[in-house]
Amino acid sequence: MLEYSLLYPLNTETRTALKLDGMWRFALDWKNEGDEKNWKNHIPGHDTIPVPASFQDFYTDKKIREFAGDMWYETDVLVPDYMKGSSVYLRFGAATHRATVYLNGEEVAYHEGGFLPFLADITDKAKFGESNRVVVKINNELNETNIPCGLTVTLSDGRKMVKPYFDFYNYSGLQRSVYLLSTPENSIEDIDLSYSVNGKDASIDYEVRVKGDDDVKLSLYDEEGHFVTEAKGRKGIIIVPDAKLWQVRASYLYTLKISLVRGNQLIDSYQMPIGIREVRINGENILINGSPVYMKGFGKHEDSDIVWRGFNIGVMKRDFELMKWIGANSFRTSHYPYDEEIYRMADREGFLIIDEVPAVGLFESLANFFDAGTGKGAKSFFSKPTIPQLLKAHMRALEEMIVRDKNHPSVIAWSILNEPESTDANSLPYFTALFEKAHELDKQKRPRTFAMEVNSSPTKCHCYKLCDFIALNRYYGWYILGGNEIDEAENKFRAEMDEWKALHLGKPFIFSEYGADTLPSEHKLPSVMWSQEYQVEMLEMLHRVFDSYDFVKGEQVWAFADFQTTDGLMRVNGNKKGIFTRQRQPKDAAFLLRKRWTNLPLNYKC
Ligand code: GCB
Repeated sequence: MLEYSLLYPLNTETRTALKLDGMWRFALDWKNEGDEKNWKNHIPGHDTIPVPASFQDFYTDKKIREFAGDMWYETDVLVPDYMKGSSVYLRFGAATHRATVYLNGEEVAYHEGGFLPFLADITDKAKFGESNRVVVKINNELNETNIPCGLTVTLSDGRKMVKPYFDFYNYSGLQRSVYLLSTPENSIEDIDLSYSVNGKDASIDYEVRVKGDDDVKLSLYDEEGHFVTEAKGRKGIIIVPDAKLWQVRASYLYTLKISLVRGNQLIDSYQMPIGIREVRINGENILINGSPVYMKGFGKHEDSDIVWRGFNIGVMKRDFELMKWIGANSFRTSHYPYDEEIYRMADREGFLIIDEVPAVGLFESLANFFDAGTGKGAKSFFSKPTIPQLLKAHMRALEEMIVRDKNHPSVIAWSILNEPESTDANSLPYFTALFEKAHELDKQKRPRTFAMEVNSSPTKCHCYKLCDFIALNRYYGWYILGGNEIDEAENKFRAEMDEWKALHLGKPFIFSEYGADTLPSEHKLPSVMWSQEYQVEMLEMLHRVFDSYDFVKGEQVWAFADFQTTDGLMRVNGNKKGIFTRQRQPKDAAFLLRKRWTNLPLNYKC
């Protein structure tokens, strides 16, 4: 069980959540001297930087952009007097990849893992009614004992450089909001919900975790704010008469209000939007509220101009508008859990999310996107001595993700890894531990999967049987037999699909990635690779193959928008497989997808 509550920060009758976003002081620790020189008390220099944002691309100096090591953030926070007597925390939405937090020079938290929230308990250390100095040391190095995996090397001039085993830029820093939180000492810590629909009614099976021994009361309100029903006790069942279900692209959100009471006294109060819906896999179908669903959508990144991987509320809005325009109904949070606001928006807009833990790069290659795509790969990643430590970090991230995201109706599945080396026989115990943990942590027992690269074929993959549905990343027509060999690519793709078909797995398949790099500037008739015409042709070929197999129940094209990667011969200032440009304008392929997806019925092939 996590040592703190990951409930989304809210202001209620009993709680305060103050955002600390803005310009923070900032220093890069070039000489690795910050610890020795006590930067925890005050950092040197006059530089300031926005929070939330990635630090890298603001600067015009390449050495700064490519900095690997410790970076220090600092701000001064007035902890209001009225918080005295409450539990007080600093809450970081994410600090990439590891952070040590100091309050007035004293360490109050250490957290590893760059894409999930953590809390620093400052109840006994804060000076109330006064200014408190918050300093955060963040380290952005990559290694094989934490996810995502990669290497950090030292260059001849002594500078460190990261070498990711993954295909996105190693953006880092305080990329999500920071809050000063206060909650009552006795408080609501967590809630688990699961749903079943019985005719017109629904029942909500709930369990509330509480600090202290006060009584729990729950009240349910409809979308108009009218009272529906209530319940008492830490555990129980709420019957919702005439329930309005949360449906794909037609959401309905109730508000669940949870109170902690002592007689007539309100001790703590928390509320959350909830959507009543069931998720089940039945044979080759993915069922939402008992009805089969065909998933249409994207693999995405948190990536945009100016704040990079930092959360940007405007970019979020634009992305949802584009996804609605194109007829999508789902996305995967490749390759890490996204900012909490994105899940709240998906709940509201009725999108389905495959929530992915940051387990990417569990495949030793500096060009995994290429090696994996072509079927080249080593076979020993899961035999490395670092594996026990990596598994511990992976388990922790999985737990944080599930605890954070389990109550979003939009989250319908967990993706436990992206393109791991599942051809190594030692991968099986590693995967099994994680798949079991996901079920243990999730009261709703959502389906689990991992995104498989082309080596993970029926004959070579040791782990696909663990998946409740199969998620394939396939690049036929791009890394495999592109350009003039596109017909060969189609044949080869069909041959692989026939192999899967022959296994009669009786499970749904989705394509969690497929796509072609495309420069918005390039047009060519007849097409060549990298032209807009080729992206369209290749998608048409792949869709033809998807349409020939009834067990294919979803397609999430790679990628939603162009995004930044590390420098390399295979990348033109980033990955250009976007259906939209990085500035969120459509390439030609967007119109092809819009035509297809707005015409495919939700229960396509069922
Ligand atoms: C993949 C990876 C993704 C890459 C993509 C590509 O298989 O999962 O991170 O960006 O291929 O474009 O090569």
